[in-house]
Order: sequence, then structure tokens, then C-alpha cells
Amino acid sequence: MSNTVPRVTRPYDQAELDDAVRDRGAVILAGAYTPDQCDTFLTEVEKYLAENPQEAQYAAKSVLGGFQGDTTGTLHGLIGTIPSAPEMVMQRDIVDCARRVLKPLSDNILLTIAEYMARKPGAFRQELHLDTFSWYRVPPSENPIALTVMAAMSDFTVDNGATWVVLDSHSGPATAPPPDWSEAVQAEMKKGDALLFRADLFHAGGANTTEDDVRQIFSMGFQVGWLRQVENGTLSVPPEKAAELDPELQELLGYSHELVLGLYKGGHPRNAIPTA
Ligand SMILES: O=C(O)CCC(=O)C(=O)O
Repeated sequence: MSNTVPRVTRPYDQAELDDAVRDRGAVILAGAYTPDQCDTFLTEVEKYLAENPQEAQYAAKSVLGGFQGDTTGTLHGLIGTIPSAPEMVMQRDIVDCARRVLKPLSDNILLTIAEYMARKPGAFRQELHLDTFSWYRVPPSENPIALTVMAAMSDFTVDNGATWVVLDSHSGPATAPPPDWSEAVQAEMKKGDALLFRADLFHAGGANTTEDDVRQIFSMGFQVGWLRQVENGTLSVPPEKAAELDPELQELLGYSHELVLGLYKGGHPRNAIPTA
């Protein structure tokens, strides 16, 4: 079987997309975002960080920021602060694919996290890891419980550390030892492409060995509706702010319930959102 990451081009074929994610563990959606969308997102993030320097410091010292080290800049809680973030999260092909692929294990899906990462020159190569580690007590399954997206806001190259993935390494326990690096391949991408992979697939950020090429990433995840999210969506976007958002995005943030999980006063959590 080929050891290059499957790649779909527009118009994306749904079956090809879903099969690649389910069966090989990863796929690249070429041109998932337009260059304009990438530029707008990056400009807004830059402006926000310039106006709120305390946020960059807070992120650097946070649990996730600490894990990344000081060669990676991060920003969380994008929805509600970065104007284009809702549109970035609601990339229709990606959200719809997540709904289909996660459907066997959940009727509803949630946004696990939405974050910005800048992996700067000097960024180290991460260990091969699984994003299911967040829920390591959940038994392994043929069907994924979560998906991760690494969208290239600037080109991902071998030298600037394009994400490594180990195709077909999915469906094992979250505590499984990593495979050998010789099995890993890099997902080189053009600005606007998005790598979508199962959270139970081994992957790692690569080393950025360039002098001046910052690898700019918009990353997000989707998960079954009965697991706790990594980013607390209803604290990041409290009801008054959620009121400004599209109902589907409200639900993805956590203003939703899976059977009786997530109820508010015994009813739908959208009841907490003020109406005009
Ligand atoms: O940098 C990347 O491309 C992947 C990052 C990653 O997997 C992580 O931060 O957990």
C-alpha cells in the first residue's frame, strides 16, 4: 500500500474522503481554505496578539503551551476573539466528514479545540503521539472517537517541519508504544490545504530547521458528543457571546446534549443563551 498521505482535490469525493480517514487514518484536503481566508485569519491573530500581549504570555505558560515549548507560539479560545474563527471552524467539507465518520459512535459531535500554532525556526521534532491520549481510558475501537485537523496557514515543507503521520497506525490503545520513525511520512502541504486524521493515528510535528520560515497552523478537532472536550467551549464562549454565533457552531462548542449528557436545568443547554 502507498506510503504517501492520500490527497483529495475539489470537488471532494465524499466516499474517497471518508474511506481515507477511516481506513488509512489520514487525508489531505487540497485547498480546504482559500489563500484569502488564511491571510485574514493570520492578520487577525497577529492583531489580537499585538493588542493583547498578556494572552501570548498566558498561552506560553498554559498546560498546552508548556507542552509545546517556547519555539511554538499558541493561541486558544479563538471563537469570540478572532472574527474569522467561526468560518474557519465551520469548513463545511471537514465538519460534514467529521459528522459522517464519527456517526457510528455518536449522534452529535463537539469541537474538541480550535487553536493557532506558530512553529518557529528551532522548533523540535515532537515524539510520535496519539491525540486519544486525552481520553486514554476509553477502550480502542475500529471507529474513531475523534478527528484532528492541521490546516496549513503557510506552506508545510519538509524543512519547516510538516506534520509527520504513520498511516494505518490507528485503532490501537491510547497508551500503545509509538511505531518506528521509519514508518512515518511528512504531510507536505500548500497554504490552504488541511490534513485531517483520526485522533488514534500516530503523528508528530516536525523539526523546523529553517532560518526564518515560521510554520503557521490552524488546528482543530472534532469528537463524539459524550466525551469531555479539551477546550472548555462554554467557558471560552459564554452564553452572551454564543448568542452571536450560528446555532450549529453553538452546538459544536457544547451548547448541545448527547442523550442526557450536557443538559442545562434538565433541558437543552441552548436555553442558557439569551435571545434578542
Ligand atoms: O505541528 C504539527 O504539525 C502537529 C502538532 C501536534 O501534533 C501537537 O501539537 O500535538
